[in-house]
Amino acid sequence: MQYLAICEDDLLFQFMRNVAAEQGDVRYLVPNEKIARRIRRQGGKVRHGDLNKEETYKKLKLHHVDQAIVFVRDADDQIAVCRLLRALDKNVSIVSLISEKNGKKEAKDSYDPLLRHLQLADIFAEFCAVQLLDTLNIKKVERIRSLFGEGKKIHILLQHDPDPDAIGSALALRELLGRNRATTPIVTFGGVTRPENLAMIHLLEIQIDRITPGDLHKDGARVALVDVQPPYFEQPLGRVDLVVDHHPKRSNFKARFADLRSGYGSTATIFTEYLRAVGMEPSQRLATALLYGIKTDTLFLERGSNLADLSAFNFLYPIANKAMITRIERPALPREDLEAMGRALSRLQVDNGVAVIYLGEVNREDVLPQMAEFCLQIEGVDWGVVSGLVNDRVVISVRNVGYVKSAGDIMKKLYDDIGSAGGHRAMAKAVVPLDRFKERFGEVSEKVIREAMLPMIVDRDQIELELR
Ligand SMILES: [Mn+2]
Repeated sequence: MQYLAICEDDLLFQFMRNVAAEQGDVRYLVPNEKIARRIRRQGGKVRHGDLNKEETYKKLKLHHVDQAIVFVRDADDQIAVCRLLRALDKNVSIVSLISEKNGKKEAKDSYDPLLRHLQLADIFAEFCAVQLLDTLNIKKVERIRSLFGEGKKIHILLQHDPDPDAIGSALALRELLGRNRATTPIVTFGGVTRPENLAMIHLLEIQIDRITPGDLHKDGARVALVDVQPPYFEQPLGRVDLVVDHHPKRSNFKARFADLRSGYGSTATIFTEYLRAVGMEPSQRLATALLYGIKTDTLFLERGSNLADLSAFNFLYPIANKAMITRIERPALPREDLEAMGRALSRLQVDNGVAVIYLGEVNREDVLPQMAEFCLQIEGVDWGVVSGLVNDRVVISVRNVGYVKSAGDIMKKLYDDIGSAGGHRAMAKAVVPLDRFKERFGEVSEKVIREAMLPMIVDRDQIELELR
């Protein structure tokens, strides 16, 4: 590739010297000898001459040039140079770098498919913003490393029911500090409960230790919090060395170092930026954990995610083990629950688009929403209402196809005063102690649940239709 860069000073040269040099040969054309000397001193190939005169370009053998880049500050001169180039060579492609000020006049130009206008602000945002962010992140990593001396143990403390974002972030912190499982254990006052999260720590071989608040500082251990802030805990934590989190700041707390970025969709995004900034390529295991953390916290980049999450996702994706994530997301169902689902399906009745299923006792609560979700794939079904008995609690899970309102409202009205209920338009859940459910409805069965819910669902849809 042969480039011709037309500019008034060496600014463009400074920008292009590394980028373009790898891809081709760049020659510079500047208006005077002084600037030409400056560029030549730094190793650039350069000519000088009046940028508005035809003769200047005639010496340049324009037919060898693939791409001309024009950066002249005065808007009229910029346009004049582009026109002159086009007049001298029909085939040269031209990139015109414009600032906000001279951007408007160009709109009047007649259409030229080989002429492109690039806003300087956009270029800066695209290339330089990443660089600036890296510089910022490098500083943070240096600070984090300086917080912890060699000898002391570090407890990386997570929330009570650690989620993939927290777990992935904890692994990354350990990696950044060059530490191991023994000197830097991941701890919680609670435990991992969700089947997917259990699958994650099992498949990625991640150990999370349960400790008591009293043991947090045992033997002078240091404390680092990721994906959570000190006010989350009921008891004061004492000295906290580090907090990295993406949740909004809850209330004031003290920590030696805090990096809170509430605009981010996940804490794993922040740690991915740290790793990238200091040039650490994550292992497949770490990349998988971080990617899964971003994915779950942002609902696959849909909820509260921004450009930072997307670019962290892009960075991790080629390294992560995608097949393993699929396995984590589909934890094996217990055989008895599967059989209960099979029996329920075989006697399924659909009434006004509503499928109601009672599974009886189930081992795992998550089979209920999964089943409700599955109901929506049955022909003619708009609502899936799936219930089961989990440890003396009646759990009801509802899904609908979305254009109807509002699963959450109906569940609240029916069950909130005897248990807890709520949700959104398209998904909702109720949990009611068995004895209270029996007090109200007599028994737990498909019939009882159908009779309670069907009129409200049908009624709702009716109101919706009338409003439309
Ligand atoms: Mn999170």
